[in-house]
Amino acid sequence: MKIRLIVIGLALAATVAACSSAPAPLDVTVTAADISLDVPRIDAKVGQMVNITLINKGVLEHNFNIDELGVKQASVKTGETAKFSFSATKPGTYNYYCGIAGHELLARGDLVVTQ
Ligand SMILES: [Cu+2]
Repeated sequence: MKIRLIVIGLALAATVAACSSAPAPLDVTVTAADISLDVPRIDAKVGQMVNITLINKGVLEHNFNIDELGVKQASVKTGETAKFSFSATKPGTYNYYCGIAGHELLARGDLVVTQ
């Protein structure tokens, strides 16, 4: 009985350790308009899953791209929402932007990833 409790205790400790090493997912809602993204900066940790909800409140189509991470979310039409996720394996500042012609300069932001 005592040994069984010790085994359970070790299993729980291992589970807690595994959880604390992987940061909890980060949920971010980004609203696109004509022509902007309302979140200028997203702070995340290395390995942290970033779950984006992209809402298009504009009239034009908008999308979301991070070239360095291979994120290329298809365009969202007016009134529609897209959900997608990504994570970064290295620290750094990653530019995200709407790739529709002429939108990138205004509809953009930075994903800042730290250890
Ligand atoms: Cu756009």
